[in-house]
Amino acid sequence: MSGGLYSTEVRDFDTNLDLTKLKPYGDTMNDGKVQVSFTLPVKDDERGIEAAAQLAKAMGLKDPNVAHHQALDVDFTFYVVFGSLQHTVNYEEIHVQTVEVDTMDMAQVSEYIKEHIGRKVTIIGASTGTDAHTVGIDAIMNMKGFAGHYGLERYEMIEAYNLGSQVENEEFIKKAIELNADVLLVSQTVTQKDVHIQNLTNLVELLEAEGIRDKVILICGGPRITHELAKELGYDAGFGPGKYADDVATFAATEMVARGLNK
Ligand code: B12
Repeated sequence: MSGGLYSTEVRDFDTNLDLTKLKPYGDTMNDGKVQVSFTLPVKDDERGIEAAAQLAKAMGLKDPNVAHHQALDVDFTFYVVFGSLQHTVNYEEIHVQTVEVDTMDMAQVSEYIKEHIGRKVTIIGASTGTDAHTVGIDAIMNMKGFAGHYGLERYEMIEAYNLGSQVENEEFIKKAIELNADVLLVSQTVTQKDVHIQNLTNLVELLEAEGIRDKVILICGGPRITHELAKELGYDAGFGPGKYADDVATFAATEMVARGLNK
């Protein structure tokens, strides 16, 4: 790191930092300060506050302070608790599987497709199964895009079909075959009782049964989807929050070329 006041301060400040015993930072190194919030199915009184504090202790928070409690209904109360986390993790030993491709912008993706694929790429997407959440898949596909990133419908060299939500896997595959899709995008938001795992796994099985799994780029996404989970479930990639159309388009186009699907 180069000199300067700021960097010197950072070095002095960091002398107590041990990345093998990483803890949350509040206002001093290793103070472990965190804030948690949750709802308990009890009425809003002193007993409920004590229950919230005891639960925070059970989570590993030292000196919990129930900073806020509010009745949501007669028998439900919302709590905000501060405390010092006692647990640590070894940051040095953490390795995460990520999509390893440098994201191109919309114009670069179009150029890449023109040069390496030489035709429009067909992409279909949907929120599948019983999942009614459309905002995630719309963020990736809709013309106007999301957070300053235009969606796939705006890409010159991409033919994008957004089928919406609650699309059955069978219906999704039927449409993919009908459109001769190159890339399939699946959005899953609800994870209660691991419904996303069952649904995502079922789609892979159906694609394999149809004999088309290897002929398409299969990508899933959603708030609780990681690349690692996606790979485990038989997908080519997984994208979560903070990922946009350009990340997906880059991966899809480069993966098509890498797998020889650019014919
Ligand atoms: C809006 C919303 C709804 C709306 C949805 C409207 C609509 N048209 O989409 C309505 C009211 C219908 C709804 C219903 C339900 N909801 Co809801 N909902 C939400 C809420 C508030 C926001 C979700 C959202 O729009 N996020 C914004 C988008 C942009 O973010 P995103 O999805 O993460 O997308 C980004 C990435 O993940 C990624 N991505 C997403 N999909 C894909 C796909 C691909 C291919 C790729 C590459 C990337 C990608 O890219 C996006 C941009 O970066 C969340 C809470 C929250 N604040 O997150 C709850 C939430 C998701 N809902 C929840 C629940 C439980 C439900 C219901 C079951 C409630 C009920 N008991 O009825 C129902 C389910 C209905 C159903 N059958 O699916 C829970 C899910 C809990 C869980 N872990 O399962 C949440 C987290 C609320 C909570 N805290 O309990 N919901």
